Amino acid sequence: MLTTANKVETANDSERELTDGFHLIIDALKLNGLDTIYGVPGIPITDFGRMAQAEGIRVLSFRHEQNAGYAASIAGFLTKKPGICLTVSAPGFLNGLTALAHATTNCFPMIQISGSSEREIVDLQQGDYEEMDQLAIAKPLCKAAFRVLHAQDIGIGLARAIRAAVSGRPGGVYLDLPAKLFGQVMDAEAGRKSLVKVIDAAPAQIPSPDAVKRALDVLKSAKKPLIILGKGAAYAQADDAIRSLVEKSGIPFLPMSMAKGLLPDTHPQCAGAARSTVLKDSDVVMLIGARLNWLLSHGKGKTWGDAPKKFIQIDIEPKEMDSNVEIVAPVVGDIGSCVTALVQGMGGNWTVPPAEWTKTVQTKRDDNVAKMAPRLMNNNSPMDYHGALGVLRTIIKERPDAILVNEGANTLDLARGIIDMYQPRKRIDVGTWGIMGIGMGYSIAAAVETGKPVLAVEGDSAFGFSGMEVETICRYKLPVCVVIFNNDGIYRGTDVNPTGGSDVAPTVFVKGARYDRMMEAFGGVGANVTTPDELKRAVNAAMDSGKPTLINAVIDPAAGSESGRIGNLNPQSALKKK
Ligand SMILES: Cc1ncc(C[n+]2csc(CCOP(=O)(O)OP(=O)(O)O)c2C)c(N)n1
Ligand SMILES: [Mg+2]
Repeated sequence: MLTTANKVETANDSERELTDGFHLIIDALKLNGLDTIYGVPGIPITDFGRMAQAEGIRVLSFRHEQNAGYAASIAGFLTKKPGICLTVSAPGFLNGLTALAHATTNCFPMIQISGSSEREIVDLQQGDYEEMDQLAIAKPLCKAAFRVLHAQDIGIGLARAIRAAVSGRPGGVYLDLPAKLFGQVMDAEAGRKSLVKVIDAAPAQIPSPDAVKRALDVLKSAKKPLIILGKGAAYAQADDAIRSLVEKSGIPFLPMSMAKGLLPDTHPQCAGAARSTVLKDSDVVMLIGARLNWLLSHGKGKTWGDAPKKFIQIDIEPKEMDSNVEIVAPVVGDIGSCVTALVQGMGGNWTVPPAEWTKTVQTKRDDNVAKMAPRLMNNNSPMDYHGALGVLRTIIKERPDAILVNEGANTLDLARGIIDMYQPRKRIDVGTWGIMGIGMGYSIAAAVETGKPVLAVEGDSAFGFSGMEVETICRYKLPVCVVIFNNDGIYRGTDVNPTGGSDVAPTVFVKGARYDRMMEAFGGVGANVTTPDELKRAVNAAMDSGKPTLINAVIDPAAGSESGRIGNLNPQSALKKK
């Protein structure tokens, strides 16, 4: 049903029902099940937000568009429907764009809808209010970009945006809506007819039987096979099929960060704690929804050892194949269809890998876990990362359906390794770019989209990128517990200014900062903790109450290392080495 139907007297006195751009956009969103908008109001979209709320869409207002954009991007990841981010023109549009590019890079479906200024003035560069050629700027940063100029094209425009966002490899889409469009009036019946309900927005892409057979033949020949699960596998929501493939094959699996929990990290075949061994020593590697980008050292070099390796890759994007190294068995299709076909092809008498290999992996893993265990139990004050994370590890074990948001450097890398995940899509983090700033946006969307409690584990620097959104968390009364690993800075709080000047070093923040008071300022719960025991109590209280909570966890400023686990990526001068 159309949401407005104004009756107006026409010249010939007959009554005609009319609708407008505002309502056609709302109707088009609702028709396609897009019921949540993340954005920041302002000209020309303020009234649109009000009307959308009035018509039953959940409209969540943020304090900065980038955070709204990150929220929309992760909503897309969690639901497989495009997350909607709504912004004003030029500056709001640009603020959202980082998140849109992030969505595209991470293959999350998202649509950024931005209002824009008068085309006639923008195109002649006559200096309109918030003038900017937004469509042109968005294009290289997203999967597709569209502009709608006429009310009767709103239905088609949104349909195109939805399909582009979710079909094939998902990504970010930009939809440009000039101010004039919102107010355009047209016949209501014609408007109704112009709307499009997108049928089968992300059609299954079935792999070719030859590709499946080829992959299975390579897998059969392996003596030391490995399966790598990427966030594409998590996105696919093909959890049962993936579990069958892994368990039936008997092959050790390595989950990438956001694929943790697809199978529990405590699963006997999980090789998470034996990462370097399996990457180096495996002979056949099957990538499922994981790309051979920097996070996997491009599939070559020291990390991967000297022994020859064969790669099988399952991905929806054909161009992904051979992107970094030769893929001997590409399987192109959606993850669910591909994995199901592989399981079927394995038949009833699949031979599991030689015990020598699986035992080696298990032993390495158990050794590493045992080595780590005592460090996780320390009750030092000030806390180190291991003591604090040991506590959070237990909390997630006891509350496996909570969603863990994680960003920072040491706070990220150590939490990823230490906190075991037990359920799919419960760990969401910095993604492909290692981006800081996703924290509060992700937390908000995770709480809104899933209704589950959220635990955000944040470096003090990382938190700063989106910290103002604690007001948003309080405003919507979301069950989010933010734990800030406060080590007084980026990587460490101990750097000194070599000149002896009064400015502190570039990586250092205010000592003894009390982030918990930010949450209290908006009516949430704040806590300052200095020991793992206190941390445990505070987090459990937050998770039990569901109240917005921020815990300032005081970490030894000397505990971290440069750039966490990726210090090797810092450029080194050839001169310095001499
Ligand atoms: C948008 C963005 N800006 C800057 C960086 C560079 N960067 C990487 S980690 C990091 C912060 C690390 O400090 P913190 O979050 O406090 O974690 P810690 O290592 O101290 O635990 C920064 C600024 C980034 N990754 N993304
Ligand atoms: Mg820090």
